[in-house]
Amino acid sequence: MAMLSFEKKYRVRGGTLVGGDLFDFWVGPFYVGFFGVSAVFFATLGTLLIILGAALGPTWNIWQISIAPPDLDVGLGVAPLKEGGLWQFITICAIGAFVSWALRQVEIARKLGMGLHVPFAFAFAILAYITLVVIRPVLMGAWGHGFPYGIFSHLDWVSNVGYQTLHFHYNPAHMLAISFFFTNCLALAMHGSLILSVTNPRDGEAVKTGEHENTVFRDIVGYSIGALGIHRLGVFLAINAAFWSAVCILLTGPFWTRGWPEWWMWWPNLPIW
Ligand code: UQ2
Repeated sequence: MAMLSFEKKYRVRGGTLVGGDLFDFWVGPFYVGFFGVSAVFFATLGTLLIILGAALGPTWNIWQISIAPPDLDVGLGVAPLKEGGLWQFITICAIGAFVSWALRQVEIARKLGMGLHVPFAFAFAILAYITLVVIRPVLMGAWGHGFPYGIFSHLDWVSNVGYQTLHFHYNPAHMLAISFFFTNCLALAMHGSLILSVTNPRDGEAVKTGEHENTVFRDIVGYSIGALGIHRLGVFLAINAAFWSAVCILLTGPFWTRGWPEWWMWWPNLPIW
């Protein structure tokens, strides 16, 4: 393994958040830690419960397997396993696994003396998931507002929730989120292609460096954001994409129940007209 000499130097004790030295060791390339154990525990239990849900269900067709949340009339109560209880259990396991994974990222960053940017960014993905299956259902008074765990069934859920507000693309936070996803795609395409281009010069020529990177974009668009800047931009765009996605679904239902096109009536209704 190419990095082994580096890793020997930095595979040090400490930086753990809980448990002290208890799980402070590696298995092959993987750091374990308390949160490595809890992540594997929740992921394994959650996966087994999904398989149990599939076994109880009417099909083994991978596209059609679906584990649904409780009916709306269960409200925020606890449901029997076969009537949404599995979904509730699986949701707890998913959150347990995701949060464990984030805290394991924190421990590894602390161990290496690095910033916490990786867990910070990942936290926005977790936030978006928790918004869908906990925060919004709680605000609407029923776990049944969560989305079902299935490949086609979650697509049906997205479509249905969208049509409930006539035209989801008129949701302003959804517009913002999509704009961030698109810009993120543009930025990564620009960055990925630039890095590959400087590392693949003509035969016999040396690999190019930062001066070339800057010059390419100064020549094309008159501006270079810089080697550090492009990564700041990337994290900013990615985090905002996840954040505004969470906002756009949180608004829908708890804070806006009519059609999204109608929301724009504030514009023609401005008194200045
Ligand atoms: C850049 C730069 C990089 C890059 C890229 C740019 C040397 C290796 C892609 C160019 C980025 C610009 C001009 C900003 C684009 C803005 C948006 C909103 C997409 O200058 O520095 O580093 O990878």
